[in-house]
Amino acid sequence: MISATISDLAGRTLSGQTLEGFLGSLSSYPIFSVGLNCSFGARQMKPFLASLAHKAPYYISVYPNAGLPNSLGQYDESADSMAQQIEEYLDEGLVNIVGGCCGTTDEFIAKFAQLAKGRKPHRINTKSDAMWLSGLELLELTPDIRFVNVGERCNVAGSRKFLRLIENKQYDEALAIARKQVADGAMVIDVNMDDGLLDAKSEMVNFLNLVASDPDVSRVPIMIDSSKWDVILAGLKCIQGKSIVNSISLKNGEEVFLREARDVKRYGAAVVVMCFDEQGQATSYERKIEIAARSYRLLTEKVGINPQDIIFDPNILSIATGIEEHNNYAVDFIKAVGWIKKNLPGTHVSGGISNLSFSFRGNNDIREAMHAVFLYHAIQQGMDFGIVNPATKMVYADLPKDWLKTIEDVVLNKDAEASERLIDLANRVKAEQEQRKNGARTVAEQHEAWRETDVAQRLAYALRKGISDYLEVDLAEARQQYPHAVDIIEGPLMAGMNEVGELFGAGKMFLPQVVKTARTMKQAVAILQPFIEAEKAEGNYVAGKILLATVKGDVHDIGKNIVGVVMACNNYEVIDLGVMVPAEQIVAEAIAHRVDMIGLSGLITPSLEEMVHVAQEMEKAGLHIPIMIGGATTSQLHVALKIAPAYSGPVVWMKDASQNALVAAHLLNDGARERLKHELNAKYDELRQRFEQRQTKTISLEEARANKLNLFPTPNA
Ligand code: THG
Repeated sequence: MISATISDLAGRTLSGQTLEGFLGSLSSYPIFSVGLNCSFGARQMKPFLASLAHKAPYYISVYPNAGLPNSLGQYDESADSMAQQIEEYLDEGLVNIVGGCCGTTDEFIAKFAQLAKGRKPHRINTKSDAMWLSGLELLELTPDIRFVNVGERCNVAGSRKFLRLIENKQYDEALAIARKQVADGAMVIDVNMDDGLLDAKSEMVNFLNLVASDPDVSRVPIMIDSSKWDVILAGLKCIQGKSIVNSISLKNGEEVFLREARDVKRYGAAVVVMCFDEQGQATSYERKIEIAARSYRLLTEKVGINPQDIIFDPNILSIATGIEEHNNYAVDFIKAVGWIKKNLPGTHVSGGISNLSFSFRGNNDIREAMHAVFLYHAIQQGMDFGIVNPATKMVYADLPKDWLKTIEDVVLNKDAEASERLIDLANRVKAEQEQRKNGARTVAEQHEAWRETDVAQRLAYALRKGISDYLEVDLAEARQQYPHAVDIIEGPLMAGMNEVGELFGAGKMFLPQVVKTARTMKQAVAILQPFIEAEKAEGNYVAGKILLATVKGDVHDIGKNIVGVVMACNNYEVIDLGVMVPAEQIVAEAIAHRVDMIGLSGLITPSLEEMVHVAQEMEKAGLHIPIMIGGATTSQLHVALKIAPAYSGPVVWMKDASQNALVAAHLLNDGARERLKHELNAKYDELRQRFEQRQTKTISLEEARANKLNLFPTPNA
């Protein structure tokens, strides 16, 4: 039995919820009755009681005050006058349970009991089969709401600006981002504080408390986004509304899954269920629906979660990356949406839309157009949630014809060349934008000009643009100028790769272009191979051996796979151990295969700690080979502070996949390695010092007292 009190004539609870919002907070609990008590007396309570009785699917109780206390602290209602008002409740069938709060006595209650005899009780409402979420207000997913847009911008991993504001403790500005999202129409906001160098738990608590103090923001439900369970629990404790936990999954097996699901139920939240299991993240249609079905059974049969409170996330993954296996990702997702909505009744489907277009970073128009096309098809299949940038203006219906065709071919994977055409379109759009900016030469003019430059520049250019047409002639010419074929690789070709890395880092190239350059590099190496072999008079030219692994606890491997392709194209032998790889296995395989370096990958925050662990284990095993660190949450600062100090060999942070080949070449060359080591040490020292300076220092109590504010200093003797 639950009773609420309203504190103003707007009919809100003291903490600002509307009664409907309050019902939302309760909606996933088995409840006998709900009602109102205390407040400002029976007369003024009536309209609110009526709306509660109209909406709540429970028995209704009421026990008002005998009016508000007067200036002497006494109650003006008598048993008789208050009984008249109670009689109205009974006549109108609003209540099942009646009593009295402050100012009433046994005399009042006896009167009410007399009145209630033989009256028709309130008829309980049937429970709505729409999902209920709430902030201060209720968000009821009635059929006319086809799609709930969840604002993605309060995410330290998804917005550089938000990260910077949280790092600098500019919380007002951070809150303004939340406010803007709601103003832009976000119906829910996602909050994520997962960053290796933030105390995610205290930042989450702090931010959610700030949100609670801003009624414009806390109007809407919150989606608590973290890969750390203690952060989610801490967040749930801050929020009065019915929120969404983002997320749980089977990646660590059923026991953890069930335990976390029971927590979700205990806190009365809805939950996003990622399509991950013990084998990793589902990329194909079959695996997505298999995991969704298994999760559904466990949640409904073993935990007793209402299907309405389950939101499946069948993993939106990046498409048009230049890697063929990625081409069907959107199709598999969209098909899975349809299957889930049909076969797992009552549930919902969501996803992180912006993931789709990661390979077009820096080209927001193309990205937004891709999102619009993707959503158009996914919503038709019943997708009813999506984590998006609510400020997006791009609408499916407004897309230019040629854009629509090109993008739709990619999203629906119409043919093998679709990605290429989109990359061309993206390049055109970008070039037009650049031209508009600086009135530069046309693309065609640039095209002609590059053939006029010297051979090293031509090779670097060909690599950067992924043009293989002239490789044969240019390489033949280069061989006349360089003493060894290998020198061409290490000279102009590497210079080209280097440039690619810088352009990509600066957001001026897209991932598929990087993959394309890697392929060009492979072709160039293949052309040079016979000469290298002849010169070396030995077998294949293998640049080196690298072991790759996504660390234990993490299933994300798309970035790692791209690194694998890039490295293989640069003639490295790649030993890929897959995902969720324990430290012991990494060490054992590194020793067994005598690899030249190790690449560790991870996307979620806990992976950062696991990477430190791997480094420690490598140190214990007496290894000194270089470690490359990559993945979304990794950073040079984290490497400097946590990983590098745990290991005596070089540890290099890789900003993105385009850098690996170049850095690897440096690491395998004695002179370059020493230089790199010095540079890294200097850089890491600097980062550590700057970090130190940012920390608040604590001093002893004595020191603090000695330094106290003294407004009346005794004049010096
Ligand atoms: N499923 C679930 N939760 C998720 C995701 C998901 N949470 C996080 C993420 N994926 C969804 N959120 C974002 C937020 C931002 C971006 C992508 C996904 C994004 N950001 C720009 C970028 O990185 O290029 C921001 C650039 C900037 O402003 O700094 O694309 O899939 N359940």
